Amino acid sequence: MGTKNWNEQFENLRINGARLQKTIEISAKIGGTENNGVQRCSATDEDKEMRDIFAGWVKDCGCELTIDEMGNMFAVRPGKNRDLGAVMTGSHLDTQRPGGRFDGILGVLAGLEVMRSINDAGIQLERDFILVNWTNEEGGWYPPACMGSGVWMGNITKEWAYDRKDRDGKTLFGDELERIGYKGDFPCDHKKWNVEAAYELHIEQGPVLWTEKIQIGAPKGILCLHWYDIWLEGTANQVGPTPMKNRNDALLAFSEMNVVVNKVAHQMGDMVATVGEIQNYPNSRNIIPSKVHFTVDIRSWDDDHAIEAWRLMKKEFEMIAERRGCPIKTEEFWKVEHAPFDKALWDRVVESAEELGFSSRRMVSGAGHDMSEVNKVTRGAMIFVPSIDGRSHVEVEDTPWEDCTRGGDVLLRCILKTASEV
Ligand code: HGY
Ligand code: MN
Ligand code: MN
Repeated sequence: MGTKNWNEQFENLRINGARLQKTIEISAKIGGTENNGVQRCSATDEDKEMRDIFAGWVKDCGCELTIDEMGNMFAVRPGKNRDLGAVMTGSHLDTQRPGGRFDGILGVLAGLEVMRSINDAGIQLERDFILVNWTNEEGGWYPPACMGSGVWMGNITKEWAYDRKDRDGKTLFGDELERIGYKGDFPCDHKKWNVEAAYELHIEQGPVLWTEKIQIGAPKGILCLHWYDIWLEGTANQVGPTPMKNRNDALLAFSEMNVVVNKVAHQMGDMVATVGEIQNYPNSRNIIPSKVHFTVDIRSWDDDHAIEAWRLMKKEFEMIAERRGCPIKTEEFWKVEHAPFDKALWDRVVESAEELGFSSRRMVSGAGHDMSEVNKVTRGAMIFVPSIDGRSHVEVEDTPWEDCTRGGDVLLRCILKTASEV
């Protein structure tokens, strides 16, 4: 494919960094926390407020807006030749509980800025340009992660997604999505769309770019994500009269298992494994814990390596459960395979950064993204910008505005190039 119509105007076009900053600052107020973070989980009132504003912004750009059965929002800017596959960019406007101002949000709002900049320049692209706000990428309130993109790709069904309970077990995702008015009619199915290539701009959420003082990251792909649930059944009793021997203390059994997760990850290497969530019942200082639920998140570039790690962990868990007299139940809750990106698009990210005079390095993404799913059904690539001190999924999450602008300019260039290919 040749890059048609690449001209002086495309070469010199840049986004409006001040406008991008202002747009992100407006979004940060919706669900803003007192510690300068954001709490805006999917299918909540804050999510609705943000979606409504985003819908207005993309309509002001002259886009056709489609909302599908999972609330994924597709803003389509028509190209000259609508028979050609579209160029897509997108990420998520939902956050962790609490989360930061940039995770996902930069990708969506820089995509909006790219659209605004192309509009300001009066450019009509060869191909449709689609900007997506994916529903529930974080899985912060309704696990799992990547629910909107996962249904769109076919990794999970919409019925299963609708039945997901919130972390307190009180509401169902599908009901709440309907309540906020974003359970659309359009089928949530990638086969309904003709996408030639997709890019996602995202903060790195790790320490590499910040430590090495590199401006742009070009990940080769995303690690696999495997999520497990474990339940332990002990025997509650009065802590005073019950002797230390023969207790069935579920929390003590969990404590040994937590150490196993860390130990196996270190022993196997080339992976990360974390216990991030735990519930202890009855969670009273003078009752021996009788029930524990906890989660394990395992990630690696090699899916089989991650599966082997779980096998080793589970084997040790079962021995601990036996020894502590606490019956165990485990479940593989959700997983997404590792996502190797398209080589040509990966190179285009590096090449675009160089042409713009930005330093760049190739790397891998330890964080999961909607691109894990999108990349399965179209050519995909991502663009990273630094996270200050490598922090993310925290209220102090931060990225310098000039880095946000650099990422937006690389995204603009990649889109202009790919949307000009015929
Ligand atoms: O878990 C992740 O890496 C992503 O934030 N969902
Ligand atoms: Mn994200
Ligand atoms: Mn995240």
